[in-house]
Amino acid sequence: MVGDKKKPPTLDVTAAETPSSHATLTQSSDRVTLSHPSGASATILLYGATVISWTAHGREQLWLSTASALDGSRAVRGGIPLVFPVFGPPQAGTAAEKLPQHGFARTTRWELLGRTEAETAGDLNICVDFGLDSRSLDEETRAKWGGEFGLIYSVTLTSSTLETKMVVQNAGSGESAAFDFNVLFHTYLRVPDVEAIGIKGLNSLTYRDKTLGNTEHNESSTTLRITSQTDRVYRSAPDEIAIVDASASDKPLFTVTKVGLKDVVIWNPHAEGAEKIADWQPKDGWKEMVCVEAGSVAEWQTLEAGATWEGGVVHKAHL
Ligand code: TA6
Repeated sequence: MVGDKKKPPTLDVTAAETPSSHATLTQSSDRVTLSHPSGASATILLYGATVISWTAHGREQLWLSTASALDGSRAVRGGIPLVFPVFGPPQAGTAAEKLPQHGFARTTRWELLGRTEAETAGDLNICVDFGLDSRSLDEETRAKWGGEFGLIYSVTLTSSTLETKMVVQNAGSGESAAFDFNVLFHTYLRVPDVEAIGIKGLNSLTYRDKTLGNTEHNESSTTLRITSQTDRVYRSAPDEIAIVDASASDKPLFTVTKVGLKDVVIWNPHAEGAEKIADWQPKDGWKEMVCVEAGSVAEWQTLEAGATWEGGVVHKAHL
């Protein structure tokens, strides 16, 4: 397991509840739920350490397909799946070429490491850590990617934000142990009407358009609107991306603030894409979601033996 990050005090997570300053963590065999005194909550499956629910201001803030498997039989369709060590379909000739799309992190059971609490600016932060390392992988998966890695994934809930952060350690030794990776938080945000939202902060960036054969383009608009299937990798994006209701004087809906991550992916399958995704239900659910995905995916991140990398994203819900 990643050694150098101070593990939070081990919690007797077998206890049904551990009330402390009114924040609670409850665990069942397959998931953990954080409950905040404000009423906010987050539920994380141990499978893939996938956030499947985040509530704030009395409402669900993430989109989750009603046909999503939640039993560990396949990656969750919705919530916040984790992408590591490769984003997208692996390219032939790369170390990740034998891995499935988006890598193995989202389809492997993670270990619950424990929980910590803090108070900042008068708001309680309740944080839960999950761990995954090379030894957690089944032999078949390990054989497909040689990196000796350790991951610690932290989910932190406050009254209006959900932070997701990843620490990646190269647990190998010697010059040959360096490995390349992508990492991304594949967040499915729930919105009232995707065709009424605007996404701000992307203007003048270069992006790869996966609906146009991965061709490179320049973003000319100050507010991106979703009017058809959209699948874009924006490189070197600013750290703060705003999602607003363009039909209501740009009323803020979400602010996504990345730290230590370079790129932002915007995805909505629209009607034609949703039809082709077997576990996408309801089929018109594309109208109520937009993926705003912070990550480092446009280029490989190289991690030398013994080195550690860290990056994360704060999702803030305004409504
Ligand atoms: O992040 C956008 C994307 O790469 C899209 O191209 C689409 O494939 C989406 O991820 C979902 O991928 P999945 O493997 O979960 O079906």
